[in-house]
Amino acid sequence: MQELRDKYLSAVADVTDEAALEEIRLAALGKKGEISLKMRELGKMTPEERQTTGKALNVLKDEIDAALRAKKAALADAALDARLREEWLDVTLPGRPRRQGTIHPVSQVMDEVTAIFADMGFAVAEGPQIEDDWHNFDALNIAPEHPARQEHDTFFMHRDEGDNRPPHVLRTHTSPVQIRAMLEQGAPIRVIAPGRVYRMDMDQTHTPMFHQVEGLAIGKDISMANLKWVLEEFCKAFFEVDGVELRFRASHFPFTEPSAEVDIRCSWEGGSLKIGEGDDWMEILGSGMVHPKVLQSAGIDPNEWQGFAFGIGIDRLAMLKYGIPDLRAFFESDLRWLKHYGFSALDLPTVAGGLSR
Ligand code: 2NL
Repeated sequence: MQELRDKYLSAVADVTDEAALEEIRLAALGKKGEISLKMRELGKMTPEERQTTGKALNVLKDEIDAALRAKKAALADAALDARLREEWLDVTLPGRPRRQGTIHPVSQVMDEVTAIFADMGFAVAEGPQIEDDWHNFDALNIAPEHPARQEHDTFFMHRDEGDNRPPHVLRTHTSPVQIRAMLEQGAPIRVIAPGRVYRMDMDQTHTPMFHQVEGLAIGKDISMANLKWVLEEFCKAFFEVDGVELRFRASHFPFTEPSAEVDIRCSWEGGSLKIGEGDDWMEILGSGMVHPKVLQSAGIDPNEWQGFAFGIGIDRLAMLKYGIPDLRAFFESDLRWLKHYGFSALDLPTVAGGLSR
């Protein structure tokens, strides 16, 4: 009896995993276990023997059972302790730095320009980038033989063989958006149309996709004086200067009459661009009074209404404000020059701060 007790209790003490512990339990207390077999032998004993041996066996059985349970609990505790050590987290550890995305300078400038015109009461109009021939050209008084309509200037969409309707185009300006806005809303109207436009042009200063913001204001007596004020306010806000001087040069667009290209006074002294002072002029946009034929096409009576329109190229404005030296950098890798210039939406260099030419 003492031998059995020592054997099982030391086995329980030595065991290090639950599976082995279960084997010991079966060997001792299982149906065919050693203790169980001894219990069965009680029947062959004399009543006196049976009483003492039976009692001793029961005590032993309870003792082994208690040892098994205690060990099982201890093993579970040890396993939990090990897991807690293993899965320990240092919540005070600083986070791993993650790459941060930034707003693209062109998007940034689009948003700035939109906000400035919104302050002057211009709503934002949007339209399709794939346009039909009429909205992109005809409605804008662009004649069928105009060079812009040539195969090598405009991206034309595909038409099936035998389908002789004029093909759709990738819009070459956002003017068709304003045509649509006039047709939908009529006069008076004050909108800007920011967005992507496409022309078959690709060299050091041209990309086949670029960005434009066009503006349109139609009313009973809107004049070029209003145009001048709006553009001056825009330039002051955009270039963050108190005063600007604009120069209106007579020009020609099919959709405006009269037409003017607008230059801003500036200087490039010491390789840094200053807006509003100096002896240089820099062209920033095209503009004019909306041509009566364009109003007519857009469902507005030119005998009753008139107004101005303008078109600003956004990509070059972004370069001027944020110092991008070469448009091709857009294609090679946006990231490359974003890194180079350390562009951050929160840390903007100002034009007056001095950018290299
Ligand atoms: C330029 C010239 C211009 C317009 C765009 C326009 C739109 C309508 C009617 C009349 Cl719906 N005009 N837009 C007018 C004058 C110039 O853009 O050189 N942009 C960069």
